Amino acid sequence: MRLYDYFRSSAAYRVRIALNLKGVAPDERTFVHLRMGGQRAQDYLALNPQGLVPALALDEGAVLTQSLAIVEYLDETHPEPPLLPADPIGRARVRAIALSIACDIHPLDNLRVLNYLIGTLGVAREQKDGWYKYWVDVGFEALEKKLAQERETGVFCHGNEPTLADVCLVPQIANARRFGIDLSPYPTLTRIEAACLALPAFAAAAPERQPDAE
Ligand SMILES: N[C@@H](CCC(=O)N[C@@H](CS)C(=O)NCC(=O)O)C(=O)O
Repeated sequence: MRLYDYFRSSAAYRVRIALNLKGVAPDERTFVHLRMGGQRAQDYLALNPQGLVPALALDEGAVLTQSLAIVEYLDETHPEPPLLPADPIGRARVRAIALSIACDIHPLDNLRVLNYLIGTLGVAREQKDGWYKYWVDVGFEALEKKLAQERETGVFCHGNEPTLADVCLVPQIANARRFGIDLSPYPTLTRIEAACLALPAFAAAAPERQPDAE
């Protein structure tokens, strides 16, 4: 399999964590330089018309896109260790946490959205940074409350083993750190982040550990 990746992509970071947790190494990695517009190159658009990273090209010829779909594919094809709980309520909780990050925070602060604010709408850089911070805080405040008050929260977002929820949380926090967001109001999120980063699978997936890191 070939992973289309970019060190700073938090969606690709999710897939890197999942691959590491499953002990699966892609045969090849292609780095798509997002700042230089590699995602809009014709050869990449032929693979993923959305022009977004990551994508996972399988030996069978299929090209998988959307990080959560890729992570669930890996979970189904490599069941150990499971990234979703065995019980339906637990699975719904883990997916809800993952989706609150992947659908409700991440897309609002994606590169193309920030570029549109600046380039097309002419928003000032400080306003763009304010936009970023606002949507991270809206998402993190609710997630902090949920994780702090629910008894299903353990060492990780759900119990004492990492799940799809942690796979989404850690990259989003890394992104927030890069943008200088104050994380002190989110002690539960940062506690879980620290527990995750103590695991080699998470640590090795970090942006600064990737071959294309700048
Ligand atoms: N929902 C998609 C999001 C993918 C995505 O937005 N990737 C970002 C990097 S984290 C990207 O490729 N951005 C390129 C751009 O904004 O032009 C997923 O989970 O895979």
